[in-house]
Amino acid sequence: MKKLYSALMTAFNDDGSINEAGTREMIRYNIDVNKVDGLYVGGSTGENFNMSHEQKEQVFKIAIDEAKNDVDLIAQVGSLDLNESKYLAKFVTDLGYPHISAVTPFYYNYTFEQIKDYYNEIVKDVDNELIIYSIPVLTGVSLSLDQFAELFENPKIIGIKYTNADFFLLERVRNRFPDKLILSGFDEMLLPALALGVDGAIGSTYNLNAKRAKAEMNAFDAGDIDKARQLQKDSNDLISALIANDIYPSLKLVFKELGVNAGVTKKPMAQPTSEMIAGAKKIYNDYLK
Ligand code: SI3
Repeated sequence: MKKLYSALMTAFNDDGSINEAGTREMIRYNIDVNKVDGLYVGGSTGENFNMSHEQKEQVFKIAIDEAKNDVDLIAQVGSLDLNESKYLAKFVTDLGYPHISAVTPFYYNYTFEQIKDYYNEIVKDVDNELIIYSIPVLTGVSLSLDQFAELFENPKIIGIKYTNADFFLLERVRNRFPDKLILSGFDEMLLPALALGVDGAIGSTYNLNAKRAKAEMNAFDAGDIDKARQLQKDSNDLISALIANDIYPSLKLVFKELGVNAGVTKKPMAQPTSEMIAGAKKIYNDYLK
């Protein structure tokens, strides 16, 4: 059974502090209304890389407290500070997170040996399983098939969150590692990723569009490709509109139209403008009502 995860957003107040009530509302909406299989906590959509260490801890605590055992949870602990990653890996493991994930280290042009050392260090002292977070479009770090193979030599590294439009590589990875977990990260390319045999998907737009994505996965599994294509087209109309309106703040503004207090994005992310608010209302009316 393929799994669908929302990349959990963080509700912020205008001053950049965390709006706990709003963050809990989004978690509940994902569990109770979207009926997702899991949440990816502390990823790009969660604005993890904008946060202080204390805020990261706060979000990890809120998410597991609110979600409890209702859905699967993956905690993204990757950081430019390896010591922080190791600390957070232990912190979330102690909180009870069943999986961890870590973005490839970025900004400095690390060698593959350094990247491998980073992953092995993160998992070394924790009793948990790690999913590599590969997102070359934001990190500039592309791992090759052989490099994934080297990382998988560590049995605690169990899969990849694959946010990459390189479908040649995806096919090669799927074929070479049939037992590894591969979760697709580009929501607008869910169908081609399903065709190549991914085990599920994690994404930002599932916060609003999980039912359609689930229906697409089910249609794909039932062999109804025409229906799956139609559903992907409908999703992509929504995703295109969200991207055109600035996706992260817009996801929160559309959440507000659904009655969920998602707060705002944290600066330097864009703050809502009147045009953006009007755009979000239109997105809600056109694609989600
Ligand atoms: O929050 C996360 O870490 C993600 O799951 C990221 C996810 O892959 C999203 N990518 C980015 C760069 O935000 C996608 O869900 C993306 O927003 C969506 O496919 C629209 O392009």
